[in-house]
Amino acid sequence: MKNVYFLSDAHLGSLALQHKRTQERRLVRFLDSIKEKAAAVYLLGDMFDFWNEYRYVVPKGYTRFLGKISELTDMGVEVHWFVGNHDLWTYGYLEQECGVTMHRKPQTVEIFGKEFYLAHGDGLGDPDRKFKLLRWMFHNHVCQRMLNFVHPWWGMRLGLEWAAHSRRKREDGKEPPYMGEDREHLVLWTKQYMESHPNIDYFIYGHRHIELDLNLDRSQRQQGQSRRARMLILGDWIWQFTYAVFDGEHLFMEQYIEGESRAIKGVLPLNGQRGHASHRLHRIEISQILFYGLMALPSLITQMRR
Ligand SMILES: [Mn+2]
Repeated sequence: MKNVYFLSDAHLGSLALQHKRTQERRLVRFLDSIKEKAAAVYLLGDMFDFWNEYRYVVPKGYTRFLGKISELTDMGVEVHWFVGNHDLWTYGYLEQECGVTMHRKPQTVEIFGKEFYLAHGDGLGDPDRKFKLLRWMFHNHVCQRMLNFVHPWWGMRLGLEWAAHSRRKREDGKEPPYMGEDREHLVLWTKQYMESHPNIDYFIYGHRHIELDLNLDRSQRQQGQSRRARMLILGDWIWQFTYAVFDGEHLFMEQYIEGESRAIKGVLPLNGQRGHASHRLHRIEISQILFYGLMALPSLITQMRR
């Protein structure tokens, strides 16, 4: 029997990362190493730090990665691509050119007789209002259309800068650590969801960039016996190079380590001095607000007219 693999959050092309080419090569070598034993690969979101495709044009870069994905699908390996919150502006290129199956929403799928709930994980249980509003705008079709009317010189640059900025403003460019079972939004959300969906065996998410493997008990008892579910968060492919494998019987997390790979360097600082940097961050944030404010206007108007 073949394996099914799950990984997420490579954030390829991030302007904040010094080791982006090393990182892409490592991901490609990993995919190459599993291609013979994989029945399917699930990419659970944010594979690119920013991707926006236009009708006749796609972003520069990622050739090794896209080539390897295409090789896998040509061989008959299913590649399931979940959009994250950094790369959801894709409109058919990855399906047509690379043969992936695109998923824009969380999916419940049966794999080797087990029920899996799969999602990138953004927007599930996160109470942050600013993030919710942005998420709504990102997924709004009118906003998406408008983004494609903006020349890439501006649209792509803003997206890449914005994504890099959100990484740089965190300490070491890394995500905050696990907040614990009773505070981590995704865990709380999952506990609630499993009450109404007791058939799910495994929940797998990306987005948080932490490695988590948690057994969850159901408060309800099912036909006299309590059932358990397991929840995994996949880490990332920036620093951790972690993935999950399901072999039909066991689900486990692994880390892809290569002997010859160099130590991973940190986050690139902004150009110029510190004083300069904060100025620039400010400018980026203002332009984000203006940009998305303008883009949201027409959709707000059409919503109001209904
Ligand atoms: Mn994400």
